[in-house]
Amino acid sequence: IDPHDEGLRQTWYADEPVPASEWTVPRDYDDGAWQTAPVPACWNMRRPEWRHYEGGAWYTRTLDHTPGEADERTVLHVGAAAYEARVFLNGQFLGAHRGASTPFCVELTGHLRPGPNRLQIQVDNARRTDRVPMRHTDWFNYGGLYRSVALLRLPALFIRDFGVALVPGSGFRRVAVDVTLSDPVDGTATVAIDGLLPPSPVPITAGRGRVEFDLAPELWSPDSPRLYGVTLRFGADSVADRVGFREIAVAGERILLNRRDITLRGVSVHEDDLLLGKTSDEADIRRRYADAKALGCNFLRLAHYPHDPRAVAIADEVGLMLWSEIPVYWAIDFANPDTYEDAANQLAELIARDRNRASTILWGVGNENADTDARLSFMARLAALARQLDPTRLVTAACLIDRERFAIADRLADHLDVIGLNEYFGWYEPSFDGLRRLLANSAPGKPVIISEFGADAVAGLRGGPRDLFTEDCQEAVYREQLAILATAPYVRGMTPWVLYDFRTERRQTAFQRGWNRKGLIAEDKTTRKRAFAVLAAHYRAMADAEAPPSPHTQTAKSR
Ligand code: ADA
Repeated sequence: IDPHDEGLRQTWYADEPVPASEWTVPRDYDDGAWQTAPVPACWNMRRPEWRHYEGGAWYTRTLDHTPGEADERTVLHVGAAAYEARVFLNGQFLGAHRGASTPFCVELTGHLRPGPNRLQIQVDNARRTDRVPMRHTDWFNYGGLYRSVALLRLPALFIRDFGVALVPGSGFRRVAVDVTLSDPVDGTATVAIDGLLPPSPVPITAGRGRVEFDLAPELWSPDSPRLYGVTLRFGADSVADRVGFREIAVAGERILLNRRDITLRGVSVHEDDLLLGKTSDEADIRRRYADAKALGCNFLRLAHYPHDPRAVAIADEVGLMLWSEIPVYWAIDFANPDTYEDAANQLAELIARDRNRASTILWGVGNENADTDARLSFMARLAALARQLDPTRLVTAACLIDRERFAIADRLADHLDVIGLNEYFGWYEPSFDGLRRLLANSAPGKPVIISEFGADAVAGLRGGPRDLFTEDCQEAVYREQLAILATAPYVRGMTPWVLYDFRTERRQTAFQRGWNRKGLIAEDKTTRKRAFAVLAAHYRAMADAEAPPSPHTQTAKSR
């Protein structure tokens, strides 16, 4: 990090757009001035004076290259670089990427020299008005290479992408396997699915192939998160994954998983940690899910950007359904074609990354964006893109309520499969009357998820039910909300805001001190607030009411 270059600045209060940093070839920094920083990590967590740093930073390291097979290829895979990155090898620019939370690859083949090579990645997390998200967010603007960076050594021809999924409408029998190779060649790949399909050919023409198999796999569901090991081979390359098979659909105001009604008992969650910042490790992800399960959840909203891919893989394994989204958050520059490209690219990268994850059932294309013409066309295009890239999942967005009529009046609703609604009755809106009116006024004809509600509470702070920032007030808001929501049959799920308190510069009251305090659990991830037990009891009652009264279920429960 070069403080003379970008300045240790906090742009939150700046009205002018932050000037673009210099995207030049690496400068001749004095080698003695470099500091060792681990990757993955957020630079904000490294040194107190970097806490609020926004701007450019250079990462550099030497790669000792030993040439392997003559036709071997080397690809740099970056899990995430917040927000923008440029990659240089031996001073030569090789590639750039925008978007803080999706992965990208840069091919190094042909540029690597035998012996030492200097890899440099410039990362810049300055907030700008044309980005996705824009400058204003209610979460902390972490910077850096905060997810894994890997060097992949691949054969000349490799498997770039593959998908394994149930064919919708095939009665849960047919499984489609599609393969895309690195280059447009012809040949034959093989696919094997443990316990289901012995190694079988997938003919490839011009680098692509698709075959359907009649397999009738055991289905994936939160109660029975069955995964199958899948292996694909082509020539010298092979890839493996664990894949679940399930069908998600809507019918009128209902959501169907494997053709059965489901109610989504969820909670929203950010990636944030006292020690790790936005970096997640496996232990943190598993704790998140253990807490969600202790609440009785079968669903999470991964707010407000693509989370670590391991979070999605572990949800597959432990049986949690997910809403994954891109950070089209609040007001962004909806009229700007570059901004659309950025959003569309993040969506496409997220879908490509998680296409084989059974847990992901919903793509979220936006959050709380005011209903203007520019926003409508921007979001309608994104919704159409999500459907085109992935017909096996549903599209949603967290919409706002019409505050005059207290109705679902967002024009975007026509373009969604499931309507998400954020509302803070009992908190930003002191009374619950608006919520009652909203539920009485609306006949959306589609399923609705209450994608946010909640109230800030400082863990341990007690008072009366109307004393703001107390646990008692948060508890009262939850009790009232849950009682009212139970009266609306089209509310097919909820993801209250939020599982843990999270860092944000935005919240600077004496109670919040830089944290959004709407967590059901404090930022230590241990201290549960009173509302936790209220939601857990509600979800338990919902689950009991839904459970089919078969002897099998009873046995499973008593175990
Ligand atoms: C909005 C936003 C969330 C959250 C919430 C709050 O609804 O979607 O990101 O910050 O506000 O706590 O006020």
